[in-house]
Amino acid sequence: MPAAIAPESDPARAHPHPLPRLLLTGAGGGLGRVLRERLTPFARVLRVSDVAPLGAPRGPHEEVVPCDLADRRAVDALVAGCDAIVHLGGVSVERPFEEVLEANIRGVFHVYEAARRHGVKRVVFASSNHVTGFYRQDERIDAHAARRPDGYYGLSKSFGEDLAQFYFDRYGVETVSIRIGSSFPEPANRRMMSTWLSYDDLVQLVDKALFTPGVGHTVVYGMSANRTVWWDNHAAAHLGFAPKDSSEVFRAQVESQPPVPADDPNAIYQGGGFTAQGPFGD
Ligand code: NAI
Ligand code: 15L
Repeated sequence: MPAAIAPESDPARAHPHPLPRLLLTGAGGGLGRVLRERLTPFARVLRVSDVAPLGAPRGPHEEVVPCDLADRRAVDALVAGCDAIVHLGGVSVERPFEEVLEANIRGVFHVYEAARRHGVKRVVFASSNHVTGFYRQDERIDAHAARRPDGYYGLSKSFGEDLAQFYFDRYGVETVSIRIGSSFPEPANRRMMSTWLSYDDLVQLVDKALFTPGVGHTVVYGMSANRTVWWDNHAAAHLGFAPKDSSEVFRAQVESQPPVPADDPNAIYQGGGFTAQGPFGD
């Protein structure tokens, strides 16, 4: 008999425990487009949402619901009837505070309020390494290290993690906050040799985050099995996340780029260039 294939390694195979209805926010973004495909086996119905156009549903397994996360009523209707949420939607880079406020602070509050009102049991929150971006690259930290956000964006993700903890403590809504490193097809620079998270490893981590029982509020760093890493995931060992990819296969390609000066934030801080963006509007 052939060996069983783990669901995370074969997206075409139905998940052994499909959810009745899973909501994916930010479905039009870089990671959203990946997960729109790869989460299909995780649920009987995948409800995809974004403020950007998403096109028509891709089959009877999909519902497309446009929504601005800053609109509380719209988010409430978006979440109604869903069993779990993978929350990717929002501003994903450093921006002026007002933009971050609407999409990421009001927006994440609206998602949790709707989750509470509609009895959603599990949220996977796309947090970011920029919650701890002001640690230096020669430091190794874990999920218990004090947060050191590197901008308004990192602060908004830090707020999202606090909200997740509060909604678990007060209402029992469970969350895995994934502090994603750099999830792209390939590491684009030297810093990403440490922070890179392959799409396959991202899918595995979302699988663990959705289906591992009793996570409470767990914080996990999202990185592949890279040779040099800055983050220790022992506090999230119960998820059983075992990344299979490594940035190492891209080393020669990345190291053919011009060297980064030693005083460049990209060579100093875990958050790289995010630590030096802004102020805005002076
Ligand atoms: P992205 O910027 O490509 O996608 C974000 C999506 O959110 C976009 O489609 C955008 O239209 C949508 N969005 C923005 N404001 C919205 C609003 N007010 N209402 C509804 N939708 C709104 O970002 P990406 O790379 O796909 O990241 C997805 C999530 O993962 C983001 O939350 C990001 O902060 C987080 N993340 C991603 C990392 C990466 O390496 N790709 C690293 C760390 C965190
Ligand atoms: C993030 O949080 C961003 O969403 C993504 O675009 C990358 O910049 C990533 O961090 C990173 O740190 O490389």
